[in-house]
Amino acid sequence: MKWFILVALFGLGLAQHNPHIKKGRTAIVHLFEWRWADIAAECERYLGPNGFGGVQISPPNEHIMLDNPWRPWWMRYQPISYNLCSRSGSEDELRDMITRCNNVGVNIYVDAVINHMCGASGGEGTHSSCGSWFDAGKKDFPSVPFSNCDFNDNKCRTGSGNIENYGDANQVRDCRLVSLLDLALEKDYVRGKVTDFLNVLIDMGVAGFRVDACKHMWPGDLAAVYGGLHNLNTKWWSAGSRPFIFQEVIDLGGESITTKEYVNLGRVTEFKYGAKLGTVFRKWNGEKLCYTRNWGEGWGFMSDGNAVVFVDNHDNQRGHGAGGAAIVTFWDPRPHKMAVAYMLAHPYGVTRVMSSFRWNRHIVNGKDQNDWMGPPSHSDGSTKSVPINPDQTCGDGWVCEHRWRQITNMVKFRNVVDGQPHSNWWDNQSNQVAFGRGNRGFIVFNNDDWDLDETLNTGMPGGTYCDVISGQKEGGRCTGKQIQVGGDGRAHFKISSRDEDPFVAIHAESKL
Ligand code: QV4
Ligand code: CA
Repeated sequence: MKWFILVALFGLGLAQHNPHIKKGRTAIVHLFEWRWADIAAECERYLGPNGFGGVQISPPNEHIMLDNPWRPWWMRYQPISYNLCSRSGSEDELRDMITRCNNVGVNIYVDAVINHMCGASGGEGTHSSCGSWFDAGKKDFPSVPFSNCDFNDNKCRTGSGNIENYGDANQVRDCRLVSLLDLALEKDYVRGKVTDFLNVLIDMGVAGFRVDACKHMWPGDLAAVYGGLHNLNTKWWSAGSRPFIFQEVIDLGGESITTKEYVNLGRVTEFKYGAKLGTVFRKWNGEKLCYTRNWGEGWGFMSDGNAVVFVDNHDNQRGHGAGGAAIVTFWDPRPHKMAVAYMLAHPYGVTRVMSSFRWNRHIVNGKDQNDWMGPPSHSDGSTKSVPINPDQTCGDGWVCEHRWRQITNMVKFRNVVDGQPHSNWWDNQSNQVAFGRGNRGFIVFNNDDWDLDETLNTGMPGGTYCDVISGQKEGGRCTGKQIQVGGDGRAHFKISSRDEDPFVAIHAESKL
């Protein structure tokens, strides 16, 4: 009897940890603020062919619209209803995107904002992405509908009604996060509306959810919502597949709420990962790359099977959320590429690559005055589509980190080495390290200020391999560096500290 209960609990607990990524694929990319039509095209022309496993999309439901040209990106974190028209496009465009991405093997994960509606001072009117009328002051959202009795204010005990002290779990869950009207998810009615919204998306073919602001919701309420979700659409997944759940909980330590309370419900974002990796690659606080020999649980991260990891996200790349100045973003391309490559080469966690838009960064006393700026837009406020340049980079302010050769090639590396153990570690007791993934891949980093010149055991079969960082294998030759692995698995690596990208990676499919 006991074992049966254990198996049942374990089975249930882990059901929503599986991202259901298609065979041979591993990584997710967050196409922050992209329009649905552009994501559909990107799945077909780039993500599918290059082995990406999935896309995290911006919130697809109706959100507040602030006056053009004041159109901050964060409007999308202020829901007005669960109608599916947003700054990224219409419901038809959303459905078309989901279908087209699924058809080329790329999953869609929806950013689900279910803790709150818009801010308390959101006003009254039809300034919303589908034009639905609402009154934030009266907490009236007739297109759901939610009314003033569907919010938490009666439970919140702070003077302002906002969260004032992150040391008090009750107010973190029951009060307003930066004045956002806090939904009473303990009510069956509210749970039902949220569950229906997510089920519409599951039936359309999404593979799961990034659940926003989970720290601000009680685990029991979330369990009820997740429990009511449909199985994934059997047009693309086997019967009985549960939607993937990954929960945004920022836990860098020192607060009353920890990720532990959420890991049995689904995966959880591991924010320590990017904060630490940024510190290591910046060589701050005395950190050195050689200390990452036991990267993962050894650094106090949650267990591998529970984690979603990333170098930066849409918040901390602009100073919102957590991680501070240590986070490495596209603004610092050299350490950013190295950190993303390290993440993609390392077996820990489900990995997510950030794909950003550029804004007029203007930092005064450590704070970016333009941290609100929305995506590249036309003069009428509508989001620009993503033009692709002849060299495959993106134009019009879209950064497209995921298309940078070094990053795309490391996404492929991760696919090639999937399931292989972390092996053949080497370091120079400083910032030069190397490690392999069984006999399928090997990567070497030089983040010191002097050259690396070493013969290392790669664990790879003998032969000539193309480095996939300085170039790649193309038409039977290498466009970048070439690495000769001997019959004994040893290879010589020379990486100048002045190289544009001071790291080298080879894998089974980059062999000539
Ligand atoms: C402001 C004041 C309030 C004041 C209010 C008065 O801060 O004290 O009461 O005005 O009207 C925006 C503004 C914010 C404003 C608020 C309400 O930035 O200044 O309040 O709107 O009008 C994003 C942005 C927020 C933005 C929010 C809603 O980051 O700046 O707030 O969207 O538009 C914590 C959480 C974590 C969270 C992280 C950022 O634990 O869950 O902060 N991360 C997620 C998302 C994030 C999003 C939210 C949660 C909220 O990743 O993008 O916040 O959905 O660590
Ligand atoms: Ca809440």
